[in-house]
Amino acid sequence: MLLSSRQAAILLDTHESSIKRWCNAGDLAASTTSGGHRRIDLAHLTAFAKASGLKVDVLVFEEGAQVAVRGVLALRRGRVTPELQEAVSLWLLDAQSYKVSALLRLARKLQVGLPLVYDQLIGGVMKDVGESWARGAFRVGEEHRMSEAILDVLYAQQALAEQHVLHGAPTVVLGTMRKEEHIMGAMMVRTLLAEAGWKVAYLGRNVPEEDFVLFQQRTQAPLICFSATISRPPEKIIDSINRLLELGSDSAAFAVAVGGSGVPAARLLSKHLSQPGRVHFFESSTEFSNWAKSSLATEALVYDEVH
Ligand code: B12
Repeated sequence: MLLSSRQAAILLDTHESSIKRWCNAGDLAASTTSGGHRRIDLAHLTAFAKASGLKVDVLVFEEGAQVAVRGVLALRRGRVTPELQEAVSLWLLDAQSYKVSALLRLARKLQVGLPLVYDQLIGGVMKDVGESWARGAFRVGEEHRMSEAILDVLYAQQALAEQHVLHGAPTVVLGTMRKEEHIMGAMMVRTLLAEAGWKVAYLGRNVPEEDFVLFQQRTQAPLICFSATISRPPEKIIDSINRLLELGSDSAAFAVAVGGSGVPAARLLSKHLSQPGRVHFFESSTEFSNWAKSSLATEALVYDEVH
């Protein structure tokens, strides 16, 4: 796989000028395109990094470096390569979550947004897991192993994302709805909110509406976010939202953002919402992330319609 000098520099955490210098000195093999641009084979680059004792992420993938780099570049164009999806599944099953964390760092360096990685790659991996489990090709233990390994990655990601929380930033209360045990979507949203500068009061799984509102009141949060999957009946999702709004009727106005695979069905029942103007539905973390970033940046906070 051939890389530009710029891509090679990104992978070695260095400047393009160093790549040029190493190539000119003959330490790093390179070819030249007809247009006069340098091209470096990924295999040569990793061999050079190893021989030079560089501590760079691209070495973490070992023989999977090409799958990882090619896969991240394809993700940038919105496509998941089957090879990357398969590699990620194997890493997760084989206690190699650190490789998935390295992949998230690589994606960031190559300017692939985290929401895209979550929606397309991790979402795709878990969808496959669900399908394999449903047709009996995957045991419950294997499904749990995958989920826990992804959560390991997300907890590590969260610790990093919290560095971005802005001083004095508003709080978002986040969790999964009552009787909802699927927490991965909420954990992803948690990292995205922190990256976007929001403070998050994360309540975890199966949270009663009263407790969402309790934290909303304690923190004066302008937003309650929760995750509801397809395993929850849509009318229950609507009931939960209405209950939140009712319990919070004495508090400062807040909006409700609901995401997860239960959203498409719940959205169809929007007419049963008591205050539809305060409720926002999201089917992907990409859609949500853009909205959360712009809400914070413009301070046009999420409850516009209320005022
Ligand atoms: C892992 C898993 C579990 C794990 C969860 C572990 C954990 N700690 O989270 C466990 C074992 C607990 C579990 C339990 C059950 N599960 Co389950 N589970 C799954 C599986 C394989 C993956 C779910 C997942 O995490 N996906 C990855 C995340 C990232 O995707 P996501 O949740 O859709 O989130 C994305 C977006 O929706 C969005 N998003 C999500 N939340 C939010 C929130 C906000 C605010 C925003 C903005 C965006 C957003 O962003 C995410 C990134 O794109 C799915 C298969 C599938 N296709 O989803 C089945 C699946 C959801 N489960 C299913 C079932 C049936 C169950 C059980 C009922 C099984 C049982 N008989 O006990 C229980 C229900 C428990 C409960 N009460 O909630 C079915 C539901 C089918 C249906 N129509 O009802 C599925 C679809 C499997 C299948 N093919 O049959 N499950």
